[in-house]
Amino acid sequence: MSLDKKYINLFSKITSKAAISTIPYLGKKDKKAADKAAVDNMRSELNKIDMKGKIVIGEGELDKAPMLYIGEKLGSGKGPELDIAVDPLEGTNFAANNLPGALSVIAVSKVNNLFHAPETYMDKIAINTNQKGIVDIDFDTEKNIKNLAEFLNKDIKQLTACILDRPRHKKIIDKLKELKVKIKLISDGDVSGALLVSNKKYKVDLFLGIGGGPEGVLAAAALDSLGCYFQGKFIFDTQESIKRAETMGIKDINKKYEIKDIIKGDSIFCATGITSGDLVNGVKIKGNKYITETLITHKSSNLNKILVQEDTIKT
Ligand code: VTB
Repeated sequence: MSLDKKYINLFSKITSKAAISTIPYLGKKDKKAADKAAVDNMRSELNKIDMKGKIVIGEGELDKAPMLYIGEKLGSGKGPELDIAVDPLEGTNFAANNLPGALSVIAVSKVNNLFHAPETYMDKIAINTNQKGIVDIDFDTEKNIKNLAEFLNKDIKQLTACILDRPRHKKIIDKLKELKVKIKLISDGDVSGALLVSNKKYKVDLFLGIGGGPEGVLAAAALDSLGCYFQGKFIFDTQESIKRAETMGIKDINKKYEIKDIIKGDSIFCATGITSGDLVNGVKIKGNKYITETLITHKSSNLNKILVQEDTIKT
């Protein structure tokens, strides 16, 4: 069963409005305030939609997040049952420092079709094919690079790998350097980082490394529609996180999740630019209007486009 196309319009308006709500906080060095603006706005706008929506990825557990907590029911209560994953402000540092790459993101599926991800780190890998076995989290970096170069019929030196700039990635980064792979080192924003494999225009062949689990699920939702390969493995390295996994019903804490384990059936993904980045431009002001750009995918209609929206500035 597919998601009605009207939801593309509705959810792209949600991320667009959330993006606009952060504008007063850009460059104000207060990432919490910027995040709160996006969260509050997104929650109140989601509540206006005719749906029985449930947050499966949000701001955290009920005890930690009063808004958009995992399990929160949203919408008018009329209409289809939907699973909703949100990252109202992905790249809070980017917004606080007015740097490129801040996004407002949503992924939606029919009920029980989106993975309810724990708030832990995830080891991730993504490439632009839906073929399994070329890259794998369990392969070492050299094997992944060699396999990918062979698959793409490219010289290793022509490959570009995107990875978060973190001390935990030193070994991988050193190996990429040794292999003379071009590195696109990102400081934050690994939803966008993963999506850079989805189109040749971004000039990224491989995304890898450890980032947020929820961000991994959001990226996988888009990569599913974009025909890409994604694999993720949650990192349960503390007693607390192992316990959380148990309470969430995760039996095998070493499981490698393929896209089909993360998202099933139809989906809609929307990412609106807050500040301009690789994927989309940020919010612009033209006269009395905000202009936003949203990357949208809708699996069942094979939609993959950038939608430009206008919203009147209220004075
Ligand atoms: C990433 C990135 C986020 O967190 O998931 C990263 O996408 C992972 O956490 O934008 P650490 O910063 O602890 O490495 C963010 O950078 C911030 O949520």
